[in-house]
Order: sequence, then structure tokens, then C-alpha cells
Amino acid sequence: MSRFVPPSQIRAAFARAMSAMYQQEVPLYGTMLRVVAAVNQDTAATMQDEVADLDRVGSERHGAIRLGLPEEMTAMARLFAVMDMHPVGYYDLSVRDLPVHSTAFRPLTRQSLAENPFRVFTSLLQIDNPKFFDDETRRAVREHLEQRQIFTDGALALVAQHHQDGGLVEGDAETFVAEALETFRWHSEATASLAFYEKLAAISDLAADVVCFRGPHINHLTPRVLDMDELYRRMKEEEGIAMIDAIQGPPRRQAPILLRQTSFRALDEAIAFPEADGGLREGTHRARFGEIEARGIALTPAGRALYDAALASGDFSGIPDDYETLRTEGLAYFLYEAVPGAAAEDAPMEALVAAGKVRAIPMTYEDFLPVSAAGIFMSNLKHATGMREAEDGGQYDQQALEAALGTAIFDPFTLYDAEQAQSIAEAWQALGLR
Ligand code: OOG
Ligand code: NI
Repeated sequence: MSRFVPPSQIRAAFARAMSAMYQQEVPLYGTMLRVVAAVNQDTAATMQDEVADLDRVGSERHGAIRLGLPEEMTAMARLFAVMDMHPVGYYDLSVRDLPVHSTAFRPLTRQSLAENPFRVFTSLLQIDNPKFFDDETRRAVREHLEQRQIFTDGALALVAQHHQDGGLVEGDAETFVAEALETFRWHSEATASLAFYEKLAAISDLAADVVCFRGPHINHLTPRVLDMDELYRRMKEEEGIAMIDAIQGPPRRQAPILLRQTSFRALDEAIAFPEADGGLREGTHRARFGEIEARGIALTPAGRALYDAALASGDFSGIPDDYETLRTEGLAYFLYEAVPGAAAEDAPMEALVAAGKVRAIPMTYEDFLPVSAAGIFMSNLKHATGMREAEDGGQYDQQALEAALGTAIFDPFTLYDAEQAQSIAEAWQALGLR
């Protein structure tokens, strides 16, 4: 037994603390949680096992933050690593005229995800991209960001301690959660003048959101719902809450794939902006919104190619809408599980599945979708992005984000593949074969 608190346990405590904080900050989030829990109760009975794991789904959240400087990303990666959260997937949002590129910090293995699936979609401002910032603005932005420290001393010390010792003991883990949480808190006082804020907002609301505040406030915390359409109906008809934006991702299906999301706009929030004369000026800022997600099965590269083509054409009829076809055509990932007590003679896996000796359980998609994410970002911006004429967007690619992270980004397909292969090996073993 290690004397250290298991990272999944720290992650679960952190996710709970974050949820409690956000519930206080944004009352609508509390309403959403209540409706989501009711819908999930009612829906779970009608669904297939893996996709409807209520224990996991009930505590499942993803959040999102936006960072300014590469150094902030490096430190954030080290902080998330304490909770066994690692960067998975690369999302370049500048192809949709948004001045960020992103990854998602999440647990890597099925085991760790089952313990607690908390994830944070994390974006980094493309400060050096001339499509967004001229030289003067870039300098001002950089200078402004260099003056802030988004982590508490306590959090930094405990992150360092974790990486040196290999873990945190109980009291330290508790302190870590409390200290780390501070970074994600909302501040109704800006760090920049209203004039600077407005200058940045004219370029992009995202730039203003990143640069003008003390830290990367959590901008949404998304519960997972098992029936998106039913949630929609209840929020609208029973709670009287306008769900204004369309659902991002695939349409409703018999065999849900990937990720469906919907967001609804938060109100403008009052902000006090410090002025040069030492006074404060009232203004508003819109950053925080509500979002719900519904997760379906993870697609293989072949399945994903079908999805991307369907998204481009708007015609989703080419994606088979039953798990068995998705599986036999190699379009989606499954977990293979020996049926307890099944006596099997050595036969190919396919034959064992057909004979009912092995069950194939749909594997949940654990990541995000770039086009959907862009839609989520854009549904909450007040101003259009003020793009500049520039041929070249600078060196913003996965490698650049990895340099900022100080670590490689995991490829989602590789992770799903490994889980599927491992489940097959375990199924063989359980049957006493191979
Ligand atoms: C992140 C938007 C992307 C999602 O669920 O796709 C996202 C942001 O607005 O910072 O959270
Ligand atoms: Ni989100």
C-alpha cells in the first residue's frame, strides 16, 4: 500500500469541489444538475450497460478554461498530472477564426475513467498569430499576462512536492484541492482598463476573457445526460429555461455515436474595470455559460471518417445505426467481456460473440469534437472576431502546443485501441483460452 492518496481520489475530490463552487457562482448550473439527474434516472433503465453506467455518469463533468501564456500551460499540465489527468487530442480552433488551440486533460485508462471521469478542455491563446494580433497589441498582451500568477503559492509548492515525491499524502492532498481550486474561481474585478478590454474584445471576446482577468475562471461545467432531447424538453417545458442554441454533433440515433452537446448563453455579468486614475468603471463581460453533453460510442478512424464526411454534407444516413453493424464493419470500439461460466472451445472471437460466450459492450467516447467545440465557443461570443490580413498564422500546430505543455499529447484512437485489445486479451483469459 502506498502512503499516497490515489490520484483518482484527488481528482474526484477536486471535481466535487469545483462543482460546489460553480453551483454557488452560477445558480442555473444547479438547476441543470437537478434536471439531468432526473432524466438520467428515467433513461438508464432503457440503455445498454457501458453507455448507461449511472454511478459514473452521475458524477461526470467536463469543464473548460482558457490560458494566456505557454508557461501557464506548462504549469497547468503539471497541476493536472497530480490528478492523473493528461492531455489527449489536439484541437486547432483557429481554422474557425478563434484565436486558440486546445487539448483536453483527462484520465487515460478505462479504470481511471471509471474511478472518476473528470476532464478539462484547455485552450491556449495564439498570442503570436498575426491573423489576430498586431505587434503592438501582442506586446501589450504579453506584458499584461506576464504580471499575473494564476496559481497560489500553496498549489505550486504541492505540485512540486508531488512530482518530487511521487504523490501526496492525505492532508496535503486536501490542501492541494483547496489551493488548486483558487485558480478556477470567478473574479468580478478585471485586471485591465475597460479601454484595453474593449480593444481586445474587438479582436476576439476570447482574447479579452483570457487577458483581462486574474486567472482562467472555469467558464462552464458540463454534466452528462443520457437523453439529450428529453433534457431539452424538460428544461424548456418544466423549468421555463430557454435552450437557445442547436445541438452540436451527430443527430439523435438508435446507437448514439461520439458526442452531442448543447449550450445556452450566460447573461452578461457586471465587472469592475480598474482605471488609470485609481477608480473603477462598471462594465460587463460574458464568459460563463451552461452546457450539457450526451456521450455515445467511440468511433475508429474509419468510423470517424464517415462522421466527418457526414458532418460536411449534412447527410448522416451513411453511418450504420446499430451497434452490431458498427462493430462488424470496424467502425466503432467495443469492450469484450467473457460471459461468466461460459464454456468455450477455441474459436475466433467473432464466433464466440455469435455464440453468446463473449459480450461486446459499446465503448464510450471520452473526447471532444473540433467542429462542435468551435460551435460551443462561438455560440457564446458577443462580437465577431476581428481578423487581420495575414498570410501565415505562425507556428501553431500540435507540436507547438506540446512544447507549451512540456509533454506529448496522447492520441485518442491509440487509447481506445489499447483498451479494446486489452479487453479481448482478458476475455480470452477468462475463458481459459490462448
Ligand atoms: C471551450 C469550448 C469547447 C466543448 O465542450 O466542446 C468545449 C471554451 O469555450 O472554452 O468545452
Ligand atoms: Ni464544453
